[in-house]
Formats: sequence, C-alpha cells, structure tokens
Amino acid sequence: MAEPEPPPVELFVKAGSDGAKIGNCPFSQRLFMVLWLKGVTFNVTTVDTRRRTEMVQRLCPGGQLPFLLYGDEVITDTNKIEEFLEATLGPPRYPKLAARNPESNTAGLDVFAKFSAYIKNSNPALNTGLEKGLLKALGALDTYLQTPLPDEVDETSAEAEGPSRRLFLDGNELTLPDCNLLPKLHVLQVVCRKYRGFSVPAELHGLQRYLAAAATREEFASTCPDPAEIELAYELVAKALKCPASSTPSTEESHWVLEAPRPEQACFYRPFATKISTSAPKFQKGVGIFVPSVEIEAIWCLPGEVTGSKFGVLWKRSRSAGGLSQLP
Ligand SMILES: N[C@@H](CCC(=O)N[C@@H](CS)C(=O)NCC(=O)O)C(=O)O
Repeated sequence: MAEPEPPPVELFVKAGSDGAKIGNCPFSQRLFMVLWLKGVTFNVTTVDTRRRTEMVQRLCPGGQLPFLLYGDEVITDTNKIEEFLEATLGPPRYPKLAARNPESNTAGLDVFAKFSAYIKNSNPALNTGLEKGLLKALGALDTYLQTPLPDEVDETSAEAEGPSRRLFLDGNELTLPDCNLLPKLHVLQVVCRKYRGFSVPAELHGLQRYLAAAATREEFASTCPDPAEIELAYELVAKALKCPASSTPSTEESHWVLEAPRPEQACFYRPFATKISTSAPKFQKGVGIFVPSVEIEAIWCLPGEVTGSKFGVLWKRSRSAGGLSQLP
C-alpha cells in the first residue's frame, strides 16, 4: 500500500538584515539542510525578528527561531525538530540521516566554543593562547576526518591503512552531524577571516577536503546565509584587539612601541596622505616601532598583506587626542 502524503511542511527561519533573505542562524541552516536531504516538499519562511507577523506571533508567540509547522502542529527547539523529522520521515520513502558511528555526532563540537572565545576576546595578550585553543579543536576534527571509519578498514589487507578519503563526517553522504557542524564551520570561516585575518590552516588536509566537499553540495551551499549577513551579525560580537594600556604610548615620547598580537604580525605605518610603506619599520620579535608623526595610522597585519584587506585592527594616533584610538 502506498504511504500517505505528509501534511504541508513549513520551516520558519531567522531573516537577514533586509527582513527577507536568510539570516545568520546555524540552527536554521541545520534544519534547512535536514529537510532538503530528506527530499520532502517544504516551504521556508524567513521571519524578521523585529517585526513578527500576526501569523508568526499566533503560531509561536515570542518563540525562538527556527520552528517547524508540520500540518497544524508547531514544533520548537532545533534538537526536537530534528528528532521529529528523523522519526517521522523515514524509510522507505525518505532516507535515514542518522550517523552510523556515534563518534561522528560529537566530532568537532567544541570548535564553536573555542571560536567564540577567540573572537570575543579583545585582549591582545590572550589572543595567541585562544587561537591555539581553536587550532587544537580544529586539529582534533581534522584527525577524526583523516582516521578511517570501521567500514573503511580492509581487514583482509596486510598493507598499512592510509588516511581516510571519505567526504563527510560519517562517510561519503551527508548525515545529521554534518547538518549541525557545517553551518558553524561556515560562520567560523567568514568571521575569522573578516575580524582576525585567520583561516583554517591548509595543512589540515582532512578538514580542507571536508569543507571542499561540502561546498559542492547544494544542500549546504544553497542554504548558507550571505557572508555579509554573518559579518554584520558579528560586528558587535567580534571584539577588536585593543592595545593594552601598558603599551599605550605617551604623546611626549619620540617613538612609541606596540606589542603585535602575534610574533609573526608586523606593524606597518603610514603618515597621513602618503603611500603606505611596503617595508616593515624596525621590527623585532613581535614589536613594531613607529616613527612619530603628527598623526599616524598604524595597521596590524600579516607581512605582505599591507595593501590587502586582511588587516586586523586599525589604530590612529593623534597628538591632540593623546594616545591611540581605534578607527571604525
Ligand atoms: N534553543 C533554541 C535556540 C535557537 C536560537 O537561539 N535562535 C535565535 C536565532 S539564531 C533566536 O531565535 N533568537 C531570538 C531572536 O532573534 O529574537 C533552539 O535550539 O532552537
């Protein structure tokens, strides 16, 4: 006997800054991906959280996004919605999306917490340690992705097992843990690039392979919010690295010294209205020395990226104002 048609399915997700397009919300993207992978027919409605319509207020008064309307039933909470979809839309008509290996459900889950601590910090002295913490969590995820899963191991072969070549966390197909992790990794990539000039290291081959494979899948790529939406959402959350008070120069000094957030970060300077110098000023072990000028604009940046957009924090020194102020 043919299975009955499911009732209308509608996912309500957070809208972006224009109140219409998809906003920055990894919870919403996770469920968007799950529904797409299930292959069920569904609608997505973006909800402007500043102006909830009467219908949205009636369905889910004051509730958080995302929420699901399944026929007449309103379901809230991302985990519960995911459980509901997995239990309700199953084989033979819809694919099972749960991972086969329990470890796949937890791989990389600490990455987002490490990312949040890194990006919310404004103290340059803590930056290196927090970046190391993030790198360690990314490294553990990379190790998981490079370690063959039990079903990739050929027990009859006498040869040593090479690294895994699978595309996703639990195999070559996207499963529930990917729907949870990939939206978070996307936020991490966009925000770290914009506010810290940091990218996932190229040598994390397993992770790079994973991200590249995800980018080719429309269930992920077409559900991502615009990077500009993510950057906007983090504008106030991502703290600029502030010059520590101890290294704030006095206006009387003939030169002043700033500690670079990371040893490999050089400080360049430019007097106003002249071209950016392409050579580092006297520079030793993470300390940039600035030649005084009436007004100097200094840029923390990675060597070689002076004219690029990947700089971190802009500081402006003005004798009249005294000391440093951060440029917008
Ligand atoms: N525990 C909730 C958290 C969802 C959540 O934090 N949603 C955010 C959007 S990403 C939200 O609705 N915030 C309230 C608002 O924007 O008005 C869940 O898992 O669904």
